Amino acid sequence: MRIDIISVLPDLMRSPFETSILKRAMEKGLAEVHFHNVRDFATNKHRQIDDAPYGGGAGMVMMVEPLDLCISKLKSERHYDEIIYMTPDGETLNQRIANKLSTVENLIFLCGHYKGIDQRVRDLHITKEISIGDYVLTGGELAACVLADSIIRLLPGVLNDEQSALTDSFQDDLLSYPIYTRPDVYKGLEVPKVLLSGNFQAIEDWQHDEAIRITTERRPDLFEKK
Ligand code: 6GU
Repeated sequence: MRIDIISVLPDLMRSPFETSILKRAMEKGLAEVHFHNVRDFATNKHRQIDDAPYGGGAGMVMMVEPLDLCISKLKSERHYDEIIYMTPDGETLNQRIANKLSTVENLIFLCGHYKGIDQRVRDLHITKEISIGDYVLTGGELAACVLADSIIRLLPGVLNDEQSALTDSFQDDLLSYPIYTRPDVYKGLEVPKVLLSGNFQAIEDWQHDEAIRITTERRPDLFEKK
């Protein structure tokens, strides 16, 4: 998979891809992430990329031409499955969206900044708009990193134990059951006996019951979705 990320602040996003699991995914050639600085596509002598909104109002708007030039150049080089604008106005990211996007070849993420982008960029190029939740960030960059992480970890070979993505919280719309490792008693707190029993069926039943109990307590809305 290849992800091209367009932003005014690409440096803000480098370290997540240079660390730990995502770094390994890059090194193994399972994913490539390329950053593009909108400023490199500015056309006027001031290298301007934002301007005041028509109709007035506070804040600046990312200009259509630099973004169009950047996206058009990328599109001339390969086919993109989705061109995603990161914005609080978008569809809220969830596991279903991450799963779907993890099956495609090429993605563009456009990070919004200032008040947002000229509507004509959306009209010309954007195929999907994604938000990472109902709160506002200073820009789309951190959201783009969240989206990329949620996708790349699902690519075959990225996680050591391929099963581990399948048993995630949310993969079956249930939260995780409690997990333990040694020692079996710590400050008087005991690991549930069933986990030490060696009875695989009993363990699986307990884990499922606990997942249901915790989801019922914390996120009853996950059942209503079904
Ligand atoms: Cl994608 N961008 C911004 N600026 N804020 C957000 C967001 C995105 N998702 C949630 N909040």
